Amino acid sequence: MRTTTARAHPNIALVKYWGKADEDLILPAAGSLSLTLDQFPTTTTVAPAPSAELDVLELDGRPADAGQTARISDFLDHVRTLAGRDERVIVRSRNSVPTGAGLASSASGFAALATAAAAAFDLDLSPRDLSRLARLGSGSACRSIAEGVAVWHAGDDASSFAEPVDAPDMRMIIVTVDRARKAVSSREAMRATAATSPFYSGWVSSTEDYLRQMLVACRAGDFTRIGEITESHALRMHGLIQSTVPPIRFLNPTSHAIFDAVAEAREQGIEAYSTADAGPNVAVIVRPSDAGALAGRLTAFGDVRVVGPGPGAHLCTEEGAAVPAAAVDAAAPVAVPASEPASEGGRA
Ligand code: 2P0
Repeated sequence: MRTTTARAHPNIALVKYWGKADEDLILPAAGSLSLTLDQFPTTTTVAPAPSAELDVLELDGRPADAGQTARISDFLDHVRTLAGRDERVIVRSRNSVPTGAGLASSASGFAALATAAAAAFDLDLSPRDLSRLARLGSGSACRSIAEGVAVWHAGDDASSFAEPVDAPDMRMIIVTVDRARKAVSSREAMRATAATSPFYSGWVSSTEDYLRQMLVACRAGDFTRIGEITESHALRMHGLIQSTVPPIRFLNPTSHAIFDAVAEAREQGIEAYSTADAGPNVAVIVRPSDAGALAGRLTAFGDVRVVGPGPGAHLCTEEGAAVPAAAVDAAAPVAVPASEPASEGGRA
């Protein structure tokens, strides 16, 4: 074993994942497509702890609670099984995503952890197998293994992974209207939706249909069609979620006001389209040349960040996140510059 550090970025889905075909293997009911971002990274170090009886998890410099540690430890069991080893580890994770606020912190978190842990346990996984591994931590994490626009295939354990898709260059304006942890997790909420919404089967079939259209639009470089599908699919997802019994609502009045402002900008010639995940924050896709002007208009609604397509999960240097000397074995950290993806192929 060795000490390794990896970095991954969140992704925002343009065709959403909401519902599982298999809860244990985290197989989605339908495929999805996302943009991995170039900001809000999670950086995670995995260090051997040969004498420890339990895994230790530290999040942003503080010990994690029992629930968080159990989820990470369950995930690490998958890595240990793959590696045929049983050592416990120390995991130190630094997160620049507003945790729990619908900006997909579990995606960057498990993508970084999968990448660091696989290397720490000397597993040499292909990008496809790394994506499958990350999926076992959190479904959307499999998409953050890939750079830029990525499609996550529905399927069985072997065939459900994410991979890059060729797509036109675009920017995303993230409007953060609320940084609070959401009241209900995506995992619980999507389970409740699947169990109670009368619209769920229509959602699954129409998502597959939209994904096919989205892949055609991406390959054609058709920004307008990408945007139309993105906004329509987001609104369908929130309609579906609101049809859960009892109802769940993630969007608030400010979220709706941003959708309206973007529609108004569109009428005035700035082509842009809104989406939102399991929280009130809104992400707006826009052509690079329009990003600055639109971002200026959206500052009225919250903190605004313009992001672009980012790298897939990759090994990196530790950058000062010290690991206690007693927990480190003799092996040196893997020294791969943060800017150079270590395990990713180019975009298709
Ligand atoms: C997505 N979301 O496609 C959708 C849109 C939230 C709204 O994927 O249970 O945290 O760990 O597989 O990945 C959030 O779901 O759920 C999510 P699990 P995850 O980005």
